[in-house]
Amino acid sequence: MPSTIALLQLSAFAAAVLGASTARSQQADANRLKNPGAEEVSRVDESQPAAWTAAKAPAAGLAMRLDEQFVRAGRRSLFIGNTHVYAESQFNNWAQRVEGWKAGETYVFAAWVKTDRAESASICVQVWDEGGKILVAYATSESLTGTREWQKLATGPLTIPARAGALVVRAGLTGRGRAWFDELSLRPEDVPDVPKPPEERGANLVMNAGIEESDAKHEDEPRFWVRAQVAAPGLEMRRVTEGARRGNAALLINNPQRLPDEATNNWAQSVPYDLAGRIVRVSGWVRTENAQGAYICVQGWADAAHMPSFGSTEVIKGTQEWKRVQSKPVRLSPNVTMVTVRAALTGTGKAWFDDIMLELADDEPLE
Ligand SMILES: [Ca+2]
Ligand SMILES: [Ca+2]
Repeated sequence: MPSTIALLQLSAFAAAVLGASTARSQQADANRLKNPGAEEVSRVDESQPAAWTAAKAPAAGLAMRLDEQFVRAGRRSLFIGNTHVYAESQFNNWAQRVEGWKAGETYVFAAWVKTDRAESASICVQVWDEGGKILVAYATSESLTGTREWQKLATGPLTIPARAGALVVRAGLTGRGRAWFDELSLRPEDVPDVPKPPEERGANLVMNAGIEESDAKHEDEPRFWVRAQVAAPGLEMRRVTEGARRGNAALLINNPQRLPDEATNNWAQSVPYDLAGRIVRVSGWVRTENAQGAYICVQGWADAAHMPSFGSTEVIKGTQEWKRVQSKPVRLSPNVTMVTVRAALTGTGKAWFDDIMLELADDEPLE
């Protein structure tokens, strides 16, 4: 990829992030755990919590139950006490299999923990593959040792990989001692509240795809498209109302000036949907005059500096009447937070773009 793209994308990314941050997730308060405060009691055994499983190596000196003496909030907490010395290190823990997540989401698992002469108390979150055999992602907190008053432990953020089959959180004690856990939470971390894309086959995720809409005051300013350009004498980027492929208008990039560093000027649009982990395809119509190289591409950004996913149409060179170009299906990485479509001209020449499309291609084989 031309290195200039890296410079040119920053303004578009910043603009889109600013837009997204105002709509930051209200889900940030949505705890995905059941019985997070250990207040609900198992119907089978009232010494045990609902929704939590004791994952343990049974031993005479091991007790796992609800506790009502030491709580962080409410009336109960999860308790583990152990005096047994295991032959091998053993992490006895309260476990819960979490429902309602999807690949690409990022979570933090947190809990309030109190310890009494504990060898090691900690919490972790595990993601298993669909067969339940392979651990595909893992995040843990630091561990507490000795005797500590209530404090909050949290794992690092964990992004759920595409091949995830099960998500499990665990709060436990390794070795001997006593530990209490309360007010546990699994929450989305800093994920902008971006809507899901429409799932209908062939739905276009690009706004003003045919460039028919202009700014209310300036007919040569296309709505929803921004210029990513290296300013140079003679460079012309505007919405044109003559020579469109369809309808009344198209995008134009006209760069007559050869620069020492080859510039890739482009029209950019950040797509306002959550496309992490999805497969997409970009396409559109391109016309050129003496163009060095014109194409349409899609970029998946994890943040302003990292672009794990990229796909492009073929590059049109020279002079070419309106031609439809299309990329192969592109899998967007699960950590993609921002997807940008660009209609680009590398170097000199003239390029027109019309009917630009980004669509879901999940049901097509990747090439
Ligand atoms: Ca509680
Ligand atoms: Ca048009």
